[in-house]
Amino acid sequence: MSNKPVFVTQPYLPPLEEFIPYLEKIWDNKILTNGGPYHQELEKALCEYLGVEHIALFANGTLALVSALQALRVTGEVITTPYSFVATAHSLLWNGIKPVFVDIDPSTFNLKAEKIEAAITPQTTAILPVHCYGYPCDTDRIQQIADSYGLKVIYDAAHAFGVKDQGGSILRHGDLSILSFHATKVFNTFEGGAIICPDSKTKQRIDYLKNFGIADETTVVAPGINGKMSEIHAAFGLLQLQHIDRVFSRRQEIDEIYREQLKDVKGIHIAEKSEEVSANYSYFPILIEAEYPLSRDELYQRLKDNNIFARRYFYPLITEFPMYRGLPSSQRSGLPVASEIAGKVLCLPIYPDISNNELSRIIAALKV
Ligand code: T4K
Repeated sequence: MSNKPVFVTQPYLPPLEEFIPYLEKIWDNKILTNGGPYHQELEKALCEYLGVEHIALFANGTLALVSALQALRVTGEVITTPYSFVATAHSLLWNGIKPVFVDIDPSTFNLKAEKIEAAITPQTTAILPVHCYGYPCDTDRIQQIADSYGLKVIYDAAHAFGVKDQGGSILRHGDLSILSFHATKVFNTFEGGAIICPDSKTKQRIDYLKNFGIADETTVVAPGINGKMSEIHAAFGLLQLQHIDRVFSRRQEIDEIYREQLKDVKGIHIAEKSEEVSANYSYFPILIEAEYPLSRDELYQRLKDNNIFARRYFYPLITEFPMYRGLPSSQRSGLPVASEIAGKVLCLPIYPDISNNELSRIIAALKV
């Protein structure tokens, strides 16, 4: 069996020749950026595909997050999760906002709604939950709390492209949701991101913000940033959308293979699938419990020795990094669940081009 390296993910790339006609069109019309034809076409296509009303494309998910907070004029303190990629909390610091970290629910890896209220202070203006691994947050309960206290809700839905709950797209919840189209995501435009917004007025404000705050040739309405997606990225997104169903169905197949093959392995815990959710299979997290013969880090190393590069998303917790660890809400005593899970988690490789032989190699290495 081949011992080729297997990474936690690998971007899906359509056949190169299918991309050439898009490039030819860009070379012909010479529109490279600033809301050109492919940019407009991708916004429309994504609204249709995702079942949302308005979307504003960005150069990446982090700029989308930073701009979403600006768009809603969020200030003061924001309640968020320690169990995410650092960009979630960094977007707050970039806006001069103080993050307040709240523990997570062990079954969803997401903010535990019941713990949010106790963290609210007079300075709290918003909640920034993450649909971690594409698993939906407790959106009903979060909205109830936000309504009671007059807070905004911005979902970091970087992992949640295409996820649906019983009412439709998961992206319809809250005031805004942000997506990432980074190379490591289920739908990628090399780099890219977006904000999903509920109305055209908010979209217009966001469109100004991502273009330096420019409203027209002589009017600047806000200290905006350059967050625009280029034509080449947008064109690639249009091509990717044509392949997305195949991407999802292969991801689902891999998820099923792992679940079947690992269900009887003692000490490996797999999060349960919810019948109410149409998933995107973006990650395959497992928890390494005490009954497993190796510690999580020993297993991580064993896989590495076999050229299998699983990742410990999200270890360390955001609250462990120097710019956050001094905050009162960063103390481990207040985050027992997140701390425990960060010590047990391992995300296994999952991506459309992984072969069944590679999956067998991973499964064999997990069966110690
Ligand atoms: N919010 C959340 C919850 C997020 O997870 C993220 C990003 C964001 C916000 C911010 O969105 P962006 O601004 O990124 O759009 C990766 C990604 O860089 C990051 O986008 C992602 N989350 C995070 C969870 O994972 P690393 O440091 O693990 O990436 P890296 O380079 O180690 O890549 C992982 C593996 O993927 C590599 O071992 C090989 C493979 N890979 C990666 C790249 C970049 C490829 O095969 N090709 C590639 O081009 O952070």
